Amino acid sequence: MSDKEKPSENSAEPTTGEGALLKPRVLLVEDNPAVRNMILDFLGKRDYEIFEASNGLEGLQIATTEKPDVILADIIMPEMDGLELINRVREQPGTMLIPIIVMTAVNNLETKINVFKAGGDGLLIKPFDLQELQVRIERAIQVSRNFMKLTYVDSLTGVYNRRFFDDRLPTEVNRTRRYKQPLALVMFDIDHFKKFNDTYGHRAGDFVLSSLAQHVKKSLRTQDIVCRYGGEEFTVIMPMTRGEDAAMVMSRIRADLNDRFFYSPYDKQDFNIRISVGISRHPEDGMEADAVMRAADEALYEAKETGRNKVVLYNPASNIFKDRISKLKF
Ligand code: GH3
Ligand code: MG
Ligand code: MG
Ligand code: MG
Repeated sequence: MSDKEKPSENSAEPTTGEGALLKPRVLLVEDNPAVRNMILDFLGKRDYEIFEASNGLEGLQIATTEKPDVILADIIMPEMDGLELINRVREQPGTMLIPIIVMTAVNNLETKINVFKAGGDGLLIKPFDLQELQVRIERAIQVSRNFMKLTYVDSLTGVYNRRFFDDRLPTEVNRTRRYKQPLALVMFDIDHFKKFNDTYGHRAGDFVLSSLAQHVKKSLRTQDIVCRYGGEEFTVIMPMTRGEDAAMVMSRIRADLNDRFFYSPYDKQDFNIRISVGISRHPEDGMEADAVMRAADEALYEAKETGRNKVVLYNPASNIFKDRISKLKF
């Protein structure tokens, strides 16, 4: 990633590094090519990732798969008009909270009422000043990102939560597949953490969980997506990364943790923890998110079973789940 692509410190993104996705994502739905091109031309000079659609139906499809930060929609369009588009976007859980700014030449009370009743968040009457469009977009993006933070960030650790991970992994896998790029998925788990809690108490446990999450996040690149998968288990989605490179980075982090101490002001004490890490690769270990996840999980189990405090790259030949299932006795 070049410096130019790196998010600025005061970027609209309030959470953790989302890297390649940090650019605000704007979906423009407009059937008139002249209007579309004018807006595209204007937005193209700003730091947005732009998606375009020439009717509501196409717009709905893109909104569903890409989940943009904001939608700009015309009203009168073939296939599906702007009001119907708003209705449909508001119906789906995955898109229902995306701000929608409507642009129309129809300047009457009925239209205004219909737009806001359907769930539009703003209305611009054509012809409008592009500067006004710009501030509307910026405001909508702020709202959208604040909402993202509440929904998708784990309150204890400050990294992304499970909901975000479940939403984002398939998107990232599909995205890297489209670009024929590799993706690495990391899953790591604190070693003997129950014993840690039993020894030092849950408050100290919470402290190290949060310290570890922040430490790992800081040690990685901005495009790596760190998530708390649950309890003391974390995942990292590493787009455009080969498994071997992910293993190198995670090995460095793991080794460093062996002699790293997190000082807790509350406990007035230094704490040291170890992690086990499993890593899988797309496309080698799975074409779909589920398969990639299962492989990372399996690699993590192997790391645990073969001594902990280590990094294991998924090996399809190891069959560790099959072995475990055959050993299970009830
Ligand atoms: P292993 O090396 O096999 O992973 O052993 P472990 O003890 O870490 O694994 P186990 O699954 O037995 O225990 C996980 C522990 O993580 C149990 C639970 O108390 C602790 N834990 C999970 N979530 C939190 C949390 O939010 N705060 C604290 N303090 N502890 C947590
Ligand atoms: Mg139109
Ligand atoms: Mg553990
Ligand atoms: Mg665990």
